[in-house]
Amino acid sequence: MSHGIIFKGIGGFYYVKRDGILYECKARGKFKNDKIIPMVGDYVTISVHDAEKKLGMIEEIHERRNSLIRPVVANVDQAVVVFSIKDPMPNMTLLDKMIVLAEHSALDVVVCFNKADLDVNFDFDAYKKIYEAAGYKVLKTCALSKAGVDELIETLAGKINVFSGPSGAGKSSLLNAIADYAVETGEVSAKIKRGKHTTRHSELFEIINGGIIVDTPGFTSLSVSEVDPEDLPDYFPEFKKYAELCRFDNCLHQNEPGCEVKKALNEDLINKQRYDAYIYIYNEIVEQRRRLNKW
Ligand SMILES: Nc1nc2c(ncn2[C@@H]2O[C@H](COP(=O)(O)OP(=O)(O)OP(=O)(O)O)[C@@H](O)[C@H]2O)c(=O)[nH]1
Ligand SMILES: [Mg+2]
Ligand SMILES: [Zn+2]
Repeated sequence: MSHGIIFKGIGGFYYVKRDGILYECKARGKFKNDKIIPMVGDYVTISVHDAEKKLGMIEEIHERRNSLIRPVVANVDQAVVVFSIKDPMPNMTLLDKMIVLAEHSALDVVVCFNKADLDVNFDFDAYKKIYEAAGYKVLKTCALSKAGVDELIETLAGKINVFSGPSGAGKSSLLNAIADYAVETGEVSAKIKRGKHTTRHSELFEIINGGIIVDTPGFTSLSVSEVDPEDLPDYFPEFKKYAELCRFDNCLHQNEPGCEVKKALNEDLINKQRYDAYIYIYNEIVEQRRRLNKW
């Protein structure tokens, strides 16, 4: 027995990929008794009952690194946050919020600016500066010409990846371009090209470098109320080295005395737009929580 990954689940059957082979599996009854529902993305141990027909049984579900709700998938390693450079112009607060949610789920973050062909004013260079300073990998792609898609594919290698971003940014177009590199190209790309991205069921597909992609764009509707406001500073990685020097351990970097983050901000060592997004998101969380607690 060796490990596999659940690539999709339909009507009580789970399709588990192990050593490059897809097995149709059922799950042992004990999971139901323990109220454990296998999820797409789960690392599982299977036993094979019929090697020729590729039938098996899920024996063990390994501990999950995380489980996302939208899309429903476990063990995601990385979020690719896609925004277009133009048409529509990126809403930077929304971008920062998506990064916060990804950080909250302990995902690696890649920021991908798409529609490079529309970047006539060189806006990308400014965006790149901000997000690289925050510690993220920043990519520029054009889904139409496929410029930058090679580098995007490289960053997906060996990880389970989910794409997120606002409507119109080009997520489906990029998935389309990437689907050409899927291990089972035929079926996957046909499905992606039909634009089947709104199904409730997540499904994974594997690309030739071992990267795995969730075929539904993730967390597009955003509530940050699940984030503890006291954890929020941790989700702005560029604050970290200054926050460690703040006078108070629980400094929220707002009006506390001896705040080194504020000092760094005033010295232009922290980007003001990012700091303002932090304050904006902080206030939104506090406000959402207040409304929820009222009832
Ligand atoms: N000029 C240009 N247009 C692009 C590019 N990528 C996508 N588009 C266009 O942008 C529009 C939206 O692209 P989609 O891929 O549907 O965007 P999406 O992010 O999947 O949007 P939702 O499914 O609504 O969330 C389409 O008309 C695409 O043809 C690009 O790199 N350059
Ligand atoms: Mg789409
Ligand atoms: Zn501080």
